[in-house]
Amino acid sequence: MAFSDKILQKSIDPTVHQMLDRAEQAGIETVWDRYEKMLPECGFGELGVCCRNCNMGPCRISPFEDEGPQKGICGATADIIVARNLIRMIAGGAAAHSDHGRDLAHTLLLTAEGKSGGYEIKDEAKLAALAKEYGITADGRTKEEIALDLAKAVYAEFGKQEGPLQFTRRAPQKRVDQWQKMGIDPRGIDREIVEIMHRTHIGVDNDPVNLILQGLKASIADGWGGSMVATEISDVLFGTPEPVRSEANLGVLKADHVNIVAHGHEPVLSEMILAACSDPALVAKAKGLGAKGINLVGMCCTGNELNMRHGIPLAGNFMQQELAVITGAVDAMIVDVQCIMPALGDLCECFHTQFISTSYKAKFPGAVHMQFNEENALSIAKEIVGSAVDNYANRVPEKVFIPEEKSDCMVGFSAEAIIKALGGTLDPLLDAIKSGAIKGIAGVVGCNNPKIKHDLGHVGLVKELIKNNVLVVTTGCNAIATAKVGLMLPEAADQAGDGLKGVCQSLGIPPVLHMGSCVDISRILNVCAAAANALGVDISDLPVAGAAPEWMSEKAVSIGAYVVSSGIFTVLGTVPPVLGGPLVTEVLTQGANDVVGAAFAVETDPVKGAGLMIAHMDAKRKALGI
Ligand code: BF8
Ligand code: SF4
Repeated sequence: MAFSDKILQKSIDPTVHQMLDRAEQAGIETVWDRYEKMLPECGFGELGVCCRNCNMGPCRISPFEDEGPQKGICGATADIIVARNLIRMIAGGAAAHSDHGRDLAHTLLLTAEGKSGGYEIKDEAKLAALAKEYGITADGRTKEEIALDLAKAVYAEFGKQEGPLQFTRRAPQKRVDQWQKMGIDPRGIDREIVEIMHRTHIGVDNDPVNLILQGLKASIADGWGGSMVATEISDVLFGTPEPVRSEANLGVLKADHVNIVAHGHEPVLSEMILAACSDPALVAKAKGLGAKGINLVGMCCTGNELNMRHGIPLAGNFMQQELAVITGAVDAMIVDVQCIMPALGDLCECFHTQFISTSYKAKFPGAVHMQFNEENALSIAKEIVGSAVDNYANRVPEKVFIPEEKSDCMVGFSAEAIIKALGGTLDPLLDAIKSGAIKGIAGVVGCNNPKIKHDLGHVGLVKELIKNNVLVVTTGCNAIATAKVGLMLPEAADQAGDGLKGVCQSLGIPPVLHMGSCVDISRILNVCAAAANALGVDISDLPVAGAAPEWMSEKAVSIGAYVVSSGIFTVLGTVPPVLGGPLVTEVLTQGANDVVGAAFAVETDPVKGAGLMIAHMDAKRKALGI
């Protein structure tokens, strides 16, 4: 099929071209059309210099010194406004990740009390390890008793007033010392988020650097707090991921099956949807309607959670959520929280797809709301899946078009799985880094964004890294992008430089390791901490770097902030709304080096972005004398 240049320039993914062509023919709008209608985007917003924090405003600062206002009505300068806006984004992102973590803690609590409807403690070894970390006695106690104490302890992290957060102490001592010296060792997860909202209220903190420090503090409470709680407790409840084979891209939808897309973030819902999909009565019902079975696939980070633990196929990343519906083959799109476009409501009206919301926190126009709760989890999940199965009868076969493209992938590389693949210790990896076979490790993460050709940022940057012997660990929408193009197969080692290729071949692993959803960036932090501790250095001394080539969400801002706060140089592939504040820009790209030993760079060209990361790794190697 030949597509117009207009379509081809939107994505590197052939499924996207096919679905956009269909959308165009049917007169259906997508995120790309809405983006184009929005152009030019607001210049003040892009620079970060508009403020609505009080009703004397809204105010906006002129980017031209000799023309227009240089201060808000209260007297706030561009830097003050930019810093306030930036850390409010961190508050939003840290809140989202941490509330996800809180929900997991709640599920563990109910499970330990025997009040949850269908959950169990799957990873007892991890439960024991976490209990030990929290100083909880395990001797002679049942797993439920231990889990109850653990759930209460992690629950308490959110409301702590004085800290420290237990998991922050996994960081090397030098790092913790530096956080304390700078006053950014977080006290409690919620406290740091609330303090951002307080400090950014009119007339409170008006020192841009002081504001940014609070942003870093809240972000650390996300990465080493809320997100890490989410990951660890998910592993206890649902199992720690191990390598498993799967598939990725829209081609995983099946014309002859009931197709259910699980979209959103929290495995609390998706694990039960998965269980319900194998319920014999529901499978029989699907067959009774002429389907061959029930095909559950994942979208976005819920997709990553299901994929990592169970090998459930990934239908696509953020920019593909509408496209899945446009196949006409999705009988239900089941969502919980985060990264779900409200556009799905109107879109599903054009097809038979049932759009089902499940969280009281996240309702959408055009969605049917079926409230999920942990106490009756399995029975509600069965109702939801039942509704999807019923809807198969409404499918219009003439409207179905499923792209063929999908790729095999090997996923499930939790930190534990990586260590296992290495033979029980990190040493072989550290030796490969020391010998130069592996230049360094890159964490490449984050979203999609119509400001950049879909998946080009992700795939372009990752390919350049592995070619230069950089081992890539990935989560979120980058993981899905790289899975779709086959980079998560051991055979992809052929695309790597000789050193990395040799290591991957001897271990039978891909050069790009899927470490999970966005909260699972905490797994990357743990690997970095373990590597730094093994070498007796700080994380900022390691030849590691981070990148978010297509980021868009507030969560990504919080992630970037905690990755840099952890001592990891980070390249952003879309421009953050800070350039209107020269001091803030300087602090983020330079000054942060003196505070946390790392800083941000912005580079929209993925190959050049990889180049910055490689140069950084070379410099760190030199400093380490390797
Ligand atoms: O938490 S990478 S678009 S799906 S925010 Fe969202 Fe961004 Fe994707 Fe997951 Ni993460
Ligand atoms: Fe304007 Fe200051 Fe109010 Fe912001 S806080 S809207 S800059 S007056």
